[in-house]
Amino acid sequence: MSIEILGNTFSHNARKVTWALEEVGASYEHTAVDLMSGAQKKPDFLALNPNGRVPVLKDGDFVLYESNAILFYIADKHGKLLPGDAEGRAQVWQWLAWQAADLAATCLDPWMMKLYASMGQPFDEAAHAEKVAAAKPPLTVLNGHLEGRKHVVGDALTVADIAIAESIGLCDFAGIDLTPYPAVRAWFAPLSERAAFKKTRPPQG
Ligand SMILES: N[C@@H](CCC(=O)N[C@@H](CS)C(=O)NCC(=O)O)C(=O)O
Repeated sequence: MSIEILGNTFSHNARKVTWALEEVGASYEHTAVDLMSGAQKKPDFLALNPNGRVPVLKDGDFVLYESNAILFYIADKHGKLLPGDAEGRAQVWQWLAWQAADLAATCLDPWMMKLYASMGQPFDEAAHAEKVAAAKPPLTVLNGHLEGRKHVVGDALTVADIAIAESIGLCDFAGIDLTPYPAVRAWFAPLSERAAFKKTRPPQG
């Protein structure tokens, strides 16, 4: 039985897991959850994830939510996108936890403000500038770490790259200027050219 992902191509958290599934060559089904209509708050979805958020993975009877836990499961199950040694796997965990705790909201919050503004809601420039400023500390940490590196951990793509790159991919629309972070830009550019990355974005136009 193949894996099912309940997601949405507009959700960067859901794209993390479809990107990883494409990278490992897994067969999977993607079920789009209509976030705008609130399908994620309906009882059938809440039975899978009581938080009412995508993504959710179903693998037979096994159900898992939290995108970074799903990333780890996909990588572990397929024996790919993780280093072979305990230290390397622990470092991947470190960066997955950091992405969720320190980076995610700082990229997402100004992105959401821009999204709501694009839908006609009022835009508070001062509040947006405050959110953008909050991204500086984690981006400085990431930039320092990536200096002289092609990957977040070790010398090959891992789920840590995928999780962090999905946050970094929000920066442009969010109005976060990445010019002061050249190592982040140099690391992100080839990732965004990968076939699996491109395949898992929303259709253009
Ligand atoms: N910590 C969760 C966050 C998931 C999340 O925030 N998903 C968003 C889309 S990116 C969502 O489903 N939003 C709809 C809602 O909250 O109603 C994860 O990493 O999976």
